[in-house]
Amino acid sequence: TVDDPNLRARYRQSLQHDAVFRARRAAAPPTAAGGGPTREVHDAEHETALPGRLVRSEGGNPSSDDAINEAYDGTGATWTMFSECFGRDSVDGAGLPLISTVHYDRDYANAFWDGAQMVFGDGDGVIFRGFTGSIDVTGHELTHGVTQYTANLVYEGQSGALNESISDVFGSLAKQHHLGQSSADADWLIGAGIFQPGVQGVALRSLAAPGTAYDDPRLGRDPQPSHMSSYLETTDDNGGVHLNSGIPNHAFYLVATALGGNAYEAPGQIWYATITSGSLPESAGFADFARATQSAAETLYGPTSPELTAVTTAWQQVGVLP
Ligand code: ASN
Ligand code: ZN
Repeated sequence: TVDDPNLRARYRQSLQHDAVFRARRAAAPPTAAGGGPTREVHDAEHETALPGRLVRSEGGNPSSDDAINEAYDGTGATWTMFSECFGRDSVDGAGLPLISTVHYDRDYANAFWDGAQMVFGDGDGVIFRGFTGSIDVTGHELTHGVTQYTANLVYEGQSGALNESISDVFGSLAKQHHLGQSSADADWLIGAGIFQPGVQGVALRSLAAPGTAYDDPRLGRDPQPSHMSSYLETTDDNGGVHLNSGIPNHAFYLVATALGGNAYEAPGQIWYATITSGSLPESAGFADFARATQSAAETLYGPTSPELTAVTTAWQQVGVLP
C-alpha cells in the first residue's frame, strides 16, 4: 500500500511465478464447496516467518483478536465483490484459498500480497494504525493477486502505475460494494482511518482528488498527480508506481461519477473486461490502457453509448488521450 524498497523487490520477485509460488499453490487446501471463499488467517506473532500459526479457518468462530477478524472479513468482502460483480471465484478465478497473515513483524506499517498470500502489519503506533482495518486496503492487496493472474502488468513505470491503480480501483470497489454505496456516496479513499490520531491526513490516497490525502510534517504532502501535466519522472518507487497511479485512478473516478450509479457496475465492468481481455500487453502504458478501456466500453455498451463517451472524456480530462 505504501512504498517500501524491500517490499518492492519482493513484490517484483513475486511476479516471476517462481518455484516457491508454484509449490505454495500446490500445497494450498481445496476450494470450499458451495460457492464461497476459502479463508485462512495466520498469526506471525510479530515475527516474519510466513504463514505463521493458523488461527482462523473458513467457517471458524471469530477470535478475540480484532486483526484476525478484520483480515477474515476484509478478504471475504473482497471475494464477494469479485464473485457478485464479476463472476470471479477468488484471485485466480478458480477458488484459490485466501491466506492472510496478521501481526507481521514489529511496528510494521504496511500490508502486501507476496505472490501467494496477504500479509498485514500492525502499524508503527505513531503514524499508522493496523493495516487490517480498511476493506479497500485489503482489496488493494488481493487485487495485486488478481492482476498477477490476469493482465500481469510489469511493476515498473506506467505499467506499474496501472498495476497499482487497478489495485486501488478494485480495492475501492470492494468497500463500495460491501457498503452498498453509489459513486456519489463513496469516499473514494484508500486506507481511510489508517492514521493515528494527530496525523494530518484522511487516508493513504484519494481517487477523487489525488494529492490531497495527507499533508503532515512527518509524511510530507501526498505526492500523487491527477493529470499528465504533473506526471512524475522518478527512479524511486519503481518509477513512481504509487505516485503516477493517481492519473488512472482519477480517470476511473471521472468515469464513475459521470455515469452515476454504482461504480462496480458499468465502470467496473469496463475496467475488469480490460484486465481480463488477454490482449493488454504486460508492459502497457497509460495510453494503451486507455484505448483498451475504450474498446471494452464499445464492446460491452456500443459505439454510441454514454459509457464509451464517459471513458473517452475521462482519459482526455487527465491528459492521457488527446
Ligand atoms: N502495500 C504495497 C502495495 O501494495 C506494498 C508494495 O508492494 N510496495 O503496493
Ligand atoms: Zn499496491
